[in-house]
Amino acid sequence: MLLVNGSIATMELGQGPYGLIDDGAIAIAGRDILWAGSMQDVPKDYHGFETHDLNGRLVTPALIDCHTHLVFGGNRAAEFEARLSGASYEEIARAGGGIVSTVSATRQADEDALLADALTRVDALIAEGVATIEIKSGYGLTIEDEMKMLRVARRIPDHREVRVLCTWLAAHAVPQEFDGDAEAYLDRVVLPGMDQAHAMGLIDAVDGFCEGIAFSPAHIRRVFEKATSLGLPVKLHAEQLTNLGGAALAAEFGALSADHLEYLDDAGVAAMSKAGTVAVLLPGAFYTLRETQAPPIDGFKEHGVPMAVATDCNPGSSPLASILLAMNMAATLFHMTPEAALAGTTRNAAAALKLGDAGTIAAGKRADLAIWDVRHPAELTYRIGFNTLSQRLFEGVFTQ
Ligand code: DI6
Ligand code: FE
Repeated sequence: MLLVNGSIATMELGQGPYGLIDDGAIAIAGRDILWAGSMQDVPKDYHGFETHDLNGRLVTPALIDCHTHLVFGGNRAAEFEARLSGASYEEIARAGGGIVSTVSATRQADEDALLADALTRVDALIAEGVATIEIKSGYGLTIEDEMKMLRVARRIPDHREVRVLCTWLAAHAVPQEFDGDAEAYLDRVVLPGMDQAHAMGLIDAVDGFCEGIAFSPAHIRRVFEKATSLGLPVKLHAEQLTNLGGAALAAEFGALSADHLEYLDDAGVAAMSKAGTVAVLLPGAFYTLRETQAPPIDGFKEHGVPMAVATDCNPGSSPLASILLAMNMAATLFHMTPEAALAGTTRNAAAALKLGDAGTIAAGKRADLAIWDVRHPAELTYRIGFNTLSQRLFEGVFTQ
């Protein structure tokens, strides 16, 4: 197939703003992109291809949501109300609400119910041109319930045209039955569960929540040592509410990403830069928690730390299933440019998931593409609550 007469934001590095090709074409064979370039340069070999006229519309790589917790039971509207009456996120967590309340609802739900609920959020993302979603465990907190969440996540591609990557986040909270004994929880659930889930093929990466209300850097080190021994890449929720040096610890283990990062200091930025760790920015959580300290965007730019943007879709701190709104918030709340926001949901999101085959439009990449009813890529980030997606290709096939 040959897509013709499009404005193509390839998002390839070093090819000018957005890697933009004004009057472009994309040749696709099977699942993959064969070639992308200007209309006048289309190789003769492709002239016989079935053509599809874009009529000047914008094409981007399909979007990638590289940080979500979108498999969970119940919701936290009551907690939302409590926060509006003055309770803080941390107070609610310490009083047994927050993450722990979602754990009860998730343990009670069966796989089919969790799947049906998750698909409503997956559908919202797909409708905005998303083709790859990372999904974390972390609301089961027993070996069996964590594996249940990941089995549900692994089943999503049987029902929708989307790629899912699964992350082991058993180190998300210490469940009530462990009465605050994080070490015992690591020994009996997080570490042996990682072995089992890995053996079942349920894990693509390992994450943790490094925070006063969750796990200390010493705890996370144990999680990362285990992941490393299994050959699994790591990432970390770090410096979201306080600065514990989590991002530097993640960088020490060559982490794919450190995520949130509102309280990151200069040393943390430098450590991430040296390790090539992606900064995953989550403006939905910043907004929901009415955070006032933004992550050090200028520091990331200065030190060449790649920045990704994701929804953090979860029932508590970011009940957000719109990647376009996450991009808009990244611009308005974090002062990221529209180009950086789009790189954050394409090229850099792919890097945060270690995907070599997605995130830009170039020969050899998967033909996962989003076609938009706009002329310029800045329009994607600029609009609030407008979805201008026209069509989506998943593995070279129109799905929308
Ligand atoms: N940080 C977050 O923003 C989510 N998890 C985490 O470690 C919030 C999870 C929740 O509140 O349910
Ligand atoms: Fe998160």
